[in-house]
Amino acid sequence: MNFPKSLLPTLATAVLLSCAVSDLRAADDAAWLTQQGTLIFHDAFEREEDGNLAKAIGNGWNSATADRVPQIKMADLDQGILKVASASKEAGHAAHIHHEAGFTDGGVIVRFRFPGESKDESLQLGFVDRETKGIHAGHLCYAMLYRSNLVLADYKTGVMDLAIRARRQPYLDRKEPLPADLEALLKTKQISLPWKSDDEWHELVLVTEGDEMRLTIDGKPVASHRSEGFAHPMKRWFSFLIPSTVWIDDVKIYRVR
Ligand SMILES: [Ca+2]
Ligand SMILES: [Ca+2]
Repeated sequence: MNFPKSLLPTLATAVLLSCAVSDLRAADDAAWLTQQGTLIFHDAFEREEDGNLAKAIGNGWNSATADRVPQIKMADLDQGILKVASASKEAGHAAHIHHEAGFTDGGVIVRFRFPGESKDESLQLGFVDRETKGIHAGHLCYAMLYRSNLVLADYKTGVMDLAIRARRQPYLDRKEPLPADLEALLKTKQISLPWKSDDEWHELVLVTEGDEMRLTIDGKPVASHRSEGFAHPMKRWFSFLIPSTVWIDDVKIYRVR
């Protein structure tokens, strides 16, 4: 292409500026939420729980799994911390604790810790919409923090899409590899990056903006991915899925759009 010489510096500056703006955004999603968004929910957990059942945590939290095992306390409020110890085996599911959210673009700021009380501590958190048909249990998209890696996944157009799930499940049941086209499709729906967990307190920021999901930990952008399911127009619930033990000190939910 031939641009007039006098335009070249302007074009170069425009390209640089656009990179700088997107880097800045990724570098400070906490600022994006707190400055451009509206705080729609905050919980610091400064109270005691009321029993073991679905609404025991209070302040609008609900559990999809607590009532399956009413004799077991899975959520203990203690010294301003929500201490989750899932009875995953007894309940047949990881503890699923959720709260109303309600945004298109926005996200959460969460202070969490792996307390080191069980061997394979992990934390899955993200967004659910049970009012849209065609998605198993409304699971839209999640970040998953494991011992040595983290994952961002679009479930809506990936593994929780009912047609994809129906096609994939028999292979899982038979412990057979997936057909190549399905494997290739599902690969596009998520990313996995190396990451090392520890038992310190951390602050994470998880946002969706358009078809992008981004994760920041302790102020550092650690992962981002683009996939059409992230653009789902209504993140109706914010959900934790906790298979073993995690402590949560503080949760803030923001709507930007
Ligand atoms: Ca607290
Ligand atoms: Ca308690």
